[in-house]
Amino acid sequence: MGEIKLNSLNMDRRNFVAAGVAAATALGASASLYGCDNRLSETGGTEEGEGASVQPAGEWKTLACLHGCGTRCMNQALVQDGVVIRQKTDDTHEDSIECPQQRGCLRGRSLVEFEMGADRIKYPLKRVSWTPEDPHGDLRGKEGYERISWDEALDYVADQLKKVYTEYGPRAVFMPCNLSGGRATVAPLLNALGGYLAVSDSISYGTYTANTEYLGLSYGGECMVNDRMDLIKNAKVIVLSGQNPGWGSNGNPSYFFRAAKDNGAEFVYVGPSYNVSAAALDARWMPVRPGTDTAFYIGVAGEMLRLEEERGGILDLDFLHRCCIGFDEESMPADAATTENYAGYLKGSYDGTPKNAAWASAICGVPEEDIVWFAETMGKDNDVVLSHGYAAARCNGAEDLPQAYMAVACMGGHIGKSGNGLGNYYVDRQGPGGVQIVSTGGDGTADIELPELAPLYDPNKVEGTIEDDFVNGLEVWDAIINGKYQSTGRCWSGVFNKPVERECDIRVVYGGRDGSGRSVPNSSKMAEAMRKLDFVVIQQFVPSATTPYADIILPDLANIERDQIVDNGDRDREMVLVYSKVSDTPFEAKSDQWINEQLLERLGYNPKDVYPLSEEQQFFNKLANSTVNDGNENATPLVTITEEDIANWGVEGTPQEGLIGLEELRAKGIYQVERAFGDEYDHIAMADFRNDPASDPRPSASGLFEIYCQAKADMFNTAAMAGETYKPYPTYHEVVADEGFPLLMFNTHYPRTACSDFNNVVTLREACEAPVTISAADAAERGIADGDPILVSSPYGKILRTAAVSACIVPGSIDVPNGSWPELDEDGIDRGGSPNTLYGGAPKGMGVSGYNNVSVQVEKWSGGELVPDYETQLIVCPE
Ligand SMILES: Nc1nc2c(c(=O)[nH]1)N[C@H]1C(S)=C(S)[C@@H](COP(=O)(O)OP(=O)(O)OC[C@H]3O[C@@H](n4cnc5c(=O)[nH]c(N)nc54)[C@H](O)[C@@H]3O)O[C@H]1N2
Ligand SMILES: Nc1nc2c(c(=O)[nH]1)N[C@H]1C(S)=C(S)[C@@H](COP(=O)(O)OP(=O)(O)OC[C@H]3O[C@@H](n4cnc5c(=O)[nH]c(N)nc54)[C@H](O)[C@@H]3O)O[C@H]1N2
Ligand SMILES: [Mo]
Repeated sequence: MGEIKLNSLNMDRRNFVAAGVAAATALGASASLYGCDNRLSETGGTEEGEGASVQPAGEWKTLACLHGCGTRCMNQALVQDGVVIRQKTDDTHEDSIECPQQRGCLRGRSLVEFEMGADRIKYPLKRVSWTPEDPHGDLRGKEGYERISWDEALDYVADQLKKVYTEYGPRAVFMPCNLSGGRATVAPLLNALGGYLAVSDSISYGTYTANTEYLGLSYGGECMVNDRMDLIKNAKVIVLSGQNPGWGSNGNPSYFFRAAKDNGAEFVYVGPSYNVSAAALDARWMPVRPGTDTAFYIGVAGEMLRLEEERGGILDLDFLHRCCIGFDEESMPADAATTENYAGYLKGSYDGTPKNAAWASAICGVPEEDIVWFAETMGKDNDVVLSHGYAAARCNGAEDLPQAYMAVACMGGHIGKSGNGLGNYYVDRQGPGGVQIVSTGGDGTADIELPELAPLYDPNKVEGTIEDDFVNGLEVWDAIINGKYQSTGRCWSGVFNKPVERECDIRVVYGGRDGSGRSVPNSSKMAEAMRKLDFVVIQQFVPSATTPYADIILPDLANIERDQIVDNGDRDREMVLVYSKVSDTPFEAKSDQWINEQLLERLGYNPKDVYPLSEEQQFFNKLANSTVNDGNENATPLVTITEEDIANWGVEGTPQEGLIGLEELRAKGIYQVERAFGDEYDHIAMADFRNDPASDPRPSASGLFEIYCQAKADMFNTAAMAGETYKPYPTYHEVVADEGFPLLMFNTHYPRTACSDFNNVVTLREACEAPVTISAADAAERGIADGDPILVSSPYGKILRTAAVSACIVPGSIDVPNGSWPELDEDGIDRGGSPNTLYGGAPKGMGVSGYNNVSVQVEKWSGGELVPDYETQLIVCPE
């Protein structure tokens, strides 16, 4: 018998439904089981007369939807006796541009299936042949699980943690998730025990993590761009550079762009595919090859300079000379090490090559006349918003892209003015521009002084220090296998040090909120790495791609089983959502805090020293501390709290007067401020800076935008991981394709998933097929027709998918959707189609993950029909 393929469990759909029904029957008698219940419910509680729509009795609750898409929407569930019988989205008010509904997407509509479906992890689990004495690590990913009690599970985990910390120290404990422990599930526990080895991976922001503050930019922040009302009303030209809000940000960002279009704005799309957003906004397409945007924008700058010199009216010389340094001789910093400036580079003064449309076109593939048109359009007299996603920055060789894009915005002076702007219009916040209007409060923990805890290990016996010491995303699995990695620091803190090789002896993987099995590169090495370890524990409510490699699985609460308020930075500035748990969990799931407290206790710690407040108190504090500002820096408490509320909740607090009652807000699930054009919340980013740079300096050394940035060059030249060199001004860095792999793969974030989440939802698997998009020319050359099975290969792995042949993708590139999980067959071919099976190698440049210009080859697959994704589902919980 071959390996048991946990991750390609061939369940046909009849079996899947049967499994759901069996689970419902088994539990239905004793406990509420929402989501798995697919019986038809009797309708009842009709309030209106005959013929009126029938509304079953029950309570509408706002469901937590907290996933990697970065948008936060309103999904409501009608709950009858603990069972969800219907879902809907935001209907708390009429929809308008001033006060848009927070409508959920197809994933939001599948929340109950996602969190309460057949794959839910219901009990603590142990891998069948695992024992504390012999882990049988070679069977990780190959065998199934059995149910154990919480006491057994917690004792096992505590014993393993004690052993690894005392014998090997914290550097033997690894959280491979590329969000570096930023996710709060497990980090508080491991930090208390003495720390753990974490990952530094640029993920979403690519090269924007590497230099933006030095340049005067800030990424992911709230103040780079104007308020959405200004975008809608005043922008005349909107550049979407490597963005796809129609898929990546299903909610209001797309709605606002659409409103801008209806108001007369014209759109331009820069990217290798004419995606749904470009199509919906009827954008003019600049078809760049993946990873060549730096050349495109340098070429645009060269043409802007040429046009300025030939006929004038293009460059905003006042802005360039007052608010920027390094564009030309006149604006060079006094202490510059060379006389080289950007204008000189554009003219070819230093290397003999003028950076004009012909130069750029040969590299990026955009026709010369389009580059010239784009340069003209960027002229100072047009109102231009230069919006960008981070897709183009998630490329090898894209280190200088943020500076090249910034330079174009500075040359046209499109910063600090109404109808203009430079920055990201979504990804982390769906209504950016300006500080929060509605602010979520702190949970009160920060106000409590916590004692310094003694680590679980003896620092005199084992190496313990983990300072600025992180495993690069490309080396996650290699670090386990080879016992070494290069560390440059933590990119998310802006630390890019000289690479040093560090040794490590990783023994334990602790995965909380862990999607690393599909989200970090080199994933074809994951199984080998996982099988080498002493112990693997995963804390999760549904499986991720990493889960089948665990020895012990600790089931935590699903999002919809918890009361929560959406945090700042995660959402729109104009509203806050308050999520209510649907009911108590019908399973043995526990909160992450409860799990961590139990483990702390077993390891001899007082849980109160880590978690001084109950979860209920923290939730109450967040609500009590939330505020609404009036646009003039005066904040009012969001909620009114009475003595009675405090008594009902059983928490500590003081009554207060706010804008909405505590229980009213919880029942409604949303508080939203209605906007008006020209209201007090209007915000023109960097208007003060433009007016008087010294009064509101940028975060760079000079306080200005640095088109010549010594700090950037110094940092890059120190941290470069493969010996690359960089200039203070932006230059193009060529990326050479691997021989025999001439196509460039990029990964659009796809509707089926939100990062790792939802890929295992059968309904979404069926609704969103996730094919590989290939150009008609490349397909014809390879004898591939639309719908054919294709094999995509790279030096690191192979995936099987069907082809979507398209005229809307640049020849020479393919789009493998981001989100799928690897499902390796006997031959090591990934039938799940995960792009990280194809992406590997050692880190280069600033060590950012270059997911979007990966060298691959495509051929027609003659090994038979592919099994549709919806016929498989990963299930680890045996009952
Ligand atoms: N449905 C869904 N939504 C999501 C996510 C998800 O997984 N699913 N993930 C969320 C997360 S974590 C993030 S970071 C964002 C990402 O959202 P975005 O930053 O918008 O990125 P992508 O979807 O990767 O790519 C958008 C477009 O960029 C273009 N592109 C690809 N490579 C290049 C290039 O080299 N240059 C240029 N100019 N364009 C390029 C392609 O045309 C692609 O359609 O989406 C978020 N939203
Ligand atoms: N090839 C390639 N790789 C990529 C990308 C790409 O475009 N191409 N995109 C990159 C980007 S932009 C990003 S942001 C990363 C995302 O990286 P991922 O690791 O995929 O991020 P998430 O989906 O946020 O992962 C969260 C995991 O935590 C689990 N989880 C969710 N809520 C909870 C909870 O409350 N408790 C617990 N215990 N677990 C929970 C989810 O089930 C999921 O498995 O992927 C990156 N990887
Ligand atoms: Mo991301």
